[in-house]
Amino acid sequence: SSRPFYRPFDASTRSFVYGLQPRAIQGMLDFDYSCGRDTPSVAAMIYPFGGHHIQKFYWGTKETLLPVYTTVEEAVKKHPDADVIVNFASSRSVYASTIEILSYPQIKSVAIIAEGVPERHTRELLHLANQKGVLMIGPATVGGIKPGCFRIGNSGGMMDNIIASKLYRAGSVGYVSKSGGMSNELNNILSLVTNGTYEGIAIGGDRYPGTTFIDHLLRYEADPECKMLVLLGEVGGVEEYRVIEAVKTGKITKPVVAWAIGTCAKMFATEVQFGHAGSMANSELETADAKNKAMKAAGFIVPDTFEDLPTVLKDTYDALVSRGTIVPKVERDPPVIPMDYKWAQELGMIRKPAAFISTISDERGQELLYAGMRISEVFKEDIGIGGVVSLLWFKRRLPQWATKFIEMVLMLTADHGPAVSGAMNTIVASRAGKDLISSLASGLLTIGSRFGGALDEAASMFSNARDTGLTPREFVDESRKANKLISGIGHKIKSVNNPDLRVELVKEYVRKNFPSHSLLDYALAVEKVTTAKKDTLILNVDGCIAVCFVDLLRDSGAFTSDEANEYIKIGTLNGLFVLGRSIGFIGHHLDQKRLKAPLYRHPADDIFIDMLPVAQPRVLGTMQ
Ligand code: Q5B
Repeated sequence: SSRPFYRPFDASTRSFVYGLQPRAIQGMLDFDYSCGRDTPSVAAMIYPFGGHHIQKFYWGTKETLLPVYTTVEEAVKKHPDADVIVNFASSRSVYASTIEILSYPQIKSVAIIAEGVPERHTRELLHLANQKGVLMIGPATVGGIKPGCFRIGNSGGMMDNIIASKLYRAGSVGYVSKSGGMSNELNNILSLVTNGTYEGIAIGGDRYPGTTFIDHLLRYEADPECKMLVLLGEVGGVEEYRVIEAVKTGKITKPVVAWAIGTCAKMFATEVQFGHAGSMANSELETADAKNKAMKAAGFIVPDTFEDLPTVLKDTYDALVSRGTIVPKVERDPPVIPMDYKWAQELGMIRKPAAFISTISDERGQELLYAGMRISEVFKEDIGIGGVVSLLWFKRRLPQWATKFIEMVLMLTADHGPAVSGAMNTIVASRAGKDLISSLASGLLTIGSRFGGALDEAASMFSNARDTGLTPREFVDESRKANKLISGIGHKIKSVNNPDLRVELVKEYVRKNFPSHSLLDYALAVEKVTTAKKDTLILNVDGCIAVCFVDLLRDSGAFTSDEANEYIKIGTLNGLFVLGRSIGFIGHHLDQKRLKAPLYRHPADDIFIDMLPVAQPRVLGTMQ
């Protein structure tokens, strides 16, 4: 890397994120975009599981793709410009992954986010990092931020925070703190009382962090762009004393504003362990009061209380400005970062017309609803499959005689042997090795005007004829004149002498339970006319169910006449046969699978092939 040691991150820094952290990466990319970077600071992700793939992220209002590699080796090979790794591996795996990362000389900085890394592991990793000249930030940290340049993971918080603290452009103040939360607070204070953060690192709350205050403050000291240093220490550990030593020996000469948090510890009778693993004083030297006193004595600018910190920061900054050390730059307008759609919606800031409307079911609440009825009520009231169909198809509860009729239809139409078109297709598909859904679909696709799918047309033909005042004979004659077969009439094998008992059952039920069955009566009168011509021209199962369902729709009291007509028009009735017969088709598929039936090939002698020979093509050029 051509960057000087004191500036590990700049506006051209490219990094890898170890672990699948799409939210953190989106945060880094949004930050980059707000800084006006040309290229995203994340080159790729490294994730050992799930295979090599690509993930999509926003880049401003547009989208960009980032590769996910399974090994560090592949990532470094493909992206020689990336020299930082933000390692999100868990405390269990972070040691091994960091050891691997450190074996690639291309990597110059690594941030370890995991909490709970054993101190022994941190020390070993730090030792190795030092040997290799790698800057190691963490563990137990959000990382840090270099305004206008680079953001480590989630440092700096949400984008509105980043914008409010002006982190999209560099200020002049470099700080080191232990905690990520306090870093956010410092970013905010610095943006209010100074020209803002130049770089901020949260070293993490462990007792033995990788790099510590002194490592970063020495970098800031060496960096000519950083004019003022801030050290936000805390109770526990002795790292602040190393900074005191550096100031005393003249290694640090820039003004240092400092505070050690935890001065309230003295109010407790016993020793207090604060939120961080390392924030407990093991001796008088490690107390916040002792540190603040020592830092003040060494010439640091130490406020009397934390509340006074903004005042001393402002005074120090103002002095640097009046001395000409800091020349504040003209502010640019804060960048506009497109807000995530989901987030804006959650905040109630946007609305959009829905692409779909649905009115029959809802699974978003605690309990699934069918047309407003809780699924638990469906069972409590034992509404049966007929009740469920009435809710999901008609969005209402139908009377019990009607739901029982729906159930009867489903049971009656469930199957009619293997020889019918649909079952045949299912069986042939199944024997060709197809799966359940394909075999079922193959059977369902045969349902149409001749087989099983005559209900809708039967309903409309019979009701139109009756409604327009045609007598049954006139209806039959008119259909014949128009060369039109009457839907719902005729059967391949059933006849007057071989009646379809399913039809008998339906008629019996309807006569007994329906408040009115006028269209059934009309259809039976039509049947009398057609069977007088040919005894197979019976009112078939499709026709009988269809006319009875029209009686149900028109006379149950549950539908207006417009609704009843609409249900006939929109093709509801074939749904009954489709739903019922699916039961049988599935049965046939399972049957064939159970039987391990082999591939079916229809015997050629059962197919009359009538093919004319192809006309001989004329050969060009031979014509006279
Ligand atoms: N003729 C069903 O035909 C079938 C006539 C007609 C006036 C009619 C035929 C038809 C209307 C559609 C219909 C549902 C194709 C049937 C079902 C489920 C099933 C199936 C199963 C199960 C039968 C002979 C003579 C000709 C025709 C005349 C025929 N139909 N006239 N209106 N509707 N029906 N489909 O036996 O003078 O000799 O030329 O299309 O309702 O699918 O079990 O198999 O549960 O799975 O081959 O029950 O009726 O009769 O075509 O040789 O006609 O009768 O014009 O007169 P067929 P065809 P002509 S239930």
